[in-house]
Amino acid sequence: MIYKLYYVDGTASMGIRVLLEEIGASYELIQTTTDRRKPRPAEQLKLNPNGWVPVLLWDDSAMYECAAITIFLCDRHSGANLAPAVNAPERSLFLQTIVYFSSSIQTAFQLDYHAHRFANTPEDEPSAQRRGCRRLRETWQVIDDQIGDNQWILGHQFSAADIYLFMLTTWLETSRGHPEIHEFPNVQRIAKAVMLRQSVQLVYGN
Ligand SMILES: N[C@@H](CCC(=O)N[C@@H](CS)C(=O)NCC(=O)O)C(=O)O
Repeated sequence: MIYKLYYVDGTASMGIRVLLEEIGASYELIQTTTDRRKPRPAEQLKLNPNGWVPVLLWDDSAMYECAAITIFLCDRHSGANLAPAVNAPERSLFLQTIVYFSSSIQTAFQLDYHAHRFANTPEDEPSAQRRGCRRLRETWQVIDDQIGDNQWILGHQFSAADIYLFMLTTWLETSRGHPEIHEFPNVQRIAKAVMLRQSVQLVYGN
C-alpha cells in the first residue's frame, strides 16, 4: 500500500505525514503550494476543489479534510494504536477532540492566516484577524482545561489527537497577536512530549 499526500511544509499536511510515519506506511509526497497567487495543479483541484492541503490518495481513492484523514488512517491501521477502538470508552473523547481541533481551533487560525475567506472586503480583514486571535485564546483554553493533569489528551493513552495538538501549536505566532503557548501549560506539556517522538523529529526536524 503506497499513499500519496499533497503536501506543503508548515501546513496541516505535516500532521498527516507524522501519522503516516507513526503507522510505518509507505508514502510519497506531492509538493504543491498554498500561495494564493499561484495556481494549484489541476489534479489536486479535481480531488479537492478548495485547493487546500492535505489531500490523501490510495489505490483509486482520495480524500481531504485533515480530521477525516486522521480518523480514517487510525482506523485503517488500528495496529498502530493511534486511536481508541470504536467501542472503547475513550473513543468519544477522541472524536470530540479531533473534530473540535478542526472546526474550532483550526478555524480560529484561519480567521487570522486566511482572513480573506471570512471578510467581505479587504478592509474587513483586520477585524476578522483580531477576532481570530481572541478566538484562539478562547478555544485553546477549552482544550487546556479539558486536558487538566492528564498525561495525554486521552489520559494514559497516546493518540493521534496528541499529534494533531502538536501540529496546531506550531502555528501559534505571538508576533501576530496569538496567545503564547505557556498560557496553556497542559497543552504545552503535551506538545513538548510529542516533539520528542522520532516521527515528529523526522517531519518537523529541519
Ligand atoms: N478544513 C481543512 C482546511 C485545510 C486548509 O486550510 N489548509 C491550508 C493549509 S493548513 C491550505 O491549504 N491553504 C491554502 C489556501 O487557503 O488556498 C482541513 O482541515 O483539511
